[in-house]
Amino acid sequence: MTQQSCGQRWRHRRRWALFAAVAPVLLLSRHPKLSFTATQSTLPLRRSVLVRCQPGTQPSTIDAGLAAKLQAAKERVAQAKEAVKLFRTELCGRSFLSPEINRPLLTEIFITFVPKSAAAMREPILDKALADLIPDMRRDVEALVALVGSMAAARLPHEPAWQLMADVVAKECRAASARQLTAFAWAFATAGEPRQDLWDSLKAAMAGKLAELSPDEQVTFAWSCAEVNQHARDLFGDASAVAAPAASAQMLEAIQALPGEVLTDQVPIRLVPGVLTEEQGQALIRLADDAQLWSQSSRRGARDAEGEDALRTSSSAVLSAPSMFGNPAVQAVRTWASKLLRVPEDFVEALQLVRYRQGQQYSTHVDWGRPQDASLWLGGQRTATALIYLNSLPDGCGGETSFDRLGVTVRPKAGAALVWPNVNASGHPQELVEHRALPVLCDTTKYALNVWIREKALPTYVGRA
Ligand SMILES: O=C(O)CCC(=O)C(=O)O
Repeated sequence: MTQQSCGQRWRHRRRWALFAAVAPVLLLSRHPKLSFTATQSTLPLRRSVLVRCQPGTQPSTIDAGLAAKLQAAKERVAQAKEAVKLFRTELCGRSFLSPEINRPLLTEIFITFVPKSAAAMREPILDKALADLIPDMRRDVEALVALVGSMAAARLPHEPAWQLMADVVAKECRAASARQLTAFAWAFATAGEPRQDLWDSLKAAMAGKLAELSPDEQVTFAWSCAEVNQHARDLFGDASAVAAPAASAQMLEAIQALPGEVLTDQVPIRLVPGVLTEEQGQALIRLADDAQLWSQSSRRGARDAEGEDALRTSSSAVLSAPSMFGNPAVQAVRTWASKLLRVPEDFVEALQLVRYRQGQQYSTHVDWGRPQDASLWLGGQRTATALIYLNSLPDGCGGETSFDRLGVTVRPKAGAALVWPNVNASGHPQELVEHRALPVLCDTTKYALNVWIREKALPTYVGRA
């Protein structure tokens, strides 16, 4: 591990002290919720501060709405000050893969600085902080690791910051250890950064450090490269799409033992009623709505058993933020899946909601991954799927889940889980379970929840970040 010298540490502290001093001012002047004089938010910073200080520009009476805004502003400034203090402490001489670091905290701190609603505020703060900080950090690999790791965990959307970090890391990563290279790779993969020069540098540096690499780091590094289509085949080959036979056979037994309706004799597919209440379903949808998580469903890896591309027109929302794991409805689903399917909870992927409006569908596809699927590196193959319907669809409104090779079609019924294995007893991907979501025909919306079970534990920093 690269240690920071005392001088370096103090330079960081000075930078962060400066950052601490400007952040509250920037927060006050730029946060959209605080724009209580009409012109301020559009003025450049200096001017806006001046306007704020001129006598007579403040309203003489403070109504309840304004008082609430001021109170929120005070809280936000206090929060930001605290965040800067904590961030500085966390950055000093620790690593994001090391057990001591409080990564959720770093993540929350970044989220504090980059609320989605405050685009205007985030850029000046970050540009200033990073432009000040990064040149000093160039040779401090450990601090770069912590910074880029928390940027990734917070899903920092600020492109110039990522480009700045990519420039620095591509140049400096030769000095990094195998663990630090892994941390860089994870962060850039999580951010979806495909820059060739960066990945060439990371892989070249790693080629000289393979002897230092732990098994966990190896899978993380291999996953990261594959995730942005920069497969490290020269270093590690391809991931295996065949699950361990023991885990696969156990999963088949667990599904066979589930309560509920047996839908076919060829493969154990069960329809288990009453897994979630309607209130729990609504709570999950609200979670995605409130956090504005819905986006066009990914078509990456969406193929049928023959490898033909699938058509997918729905929207999805992945409940992967650290704070969402504490939500009672999320927890209820994870506990149910873990108990009934007899796997530890960390075999369960982050829950994925799907939403189909009228006309939307997902054509024939399989849920298991092929060897080039990056996620196979992390938790191995998907051994099972539980699809929980969050609302019912009336007869004639489409939206059924159909396994055409098995002649099974299921109409969505609120709270019921449709469960099937994705592998056979020897661990090979099961082609018979290719399935599709038929188009919704009425003026209504179908909501469902994908609960995917892996063959082994998913690293928490990937599944939960
Ligand atoms: O919505 C459905 O009925 C099926 C969903 C599905 O197969 C998926 O999201 O992978």
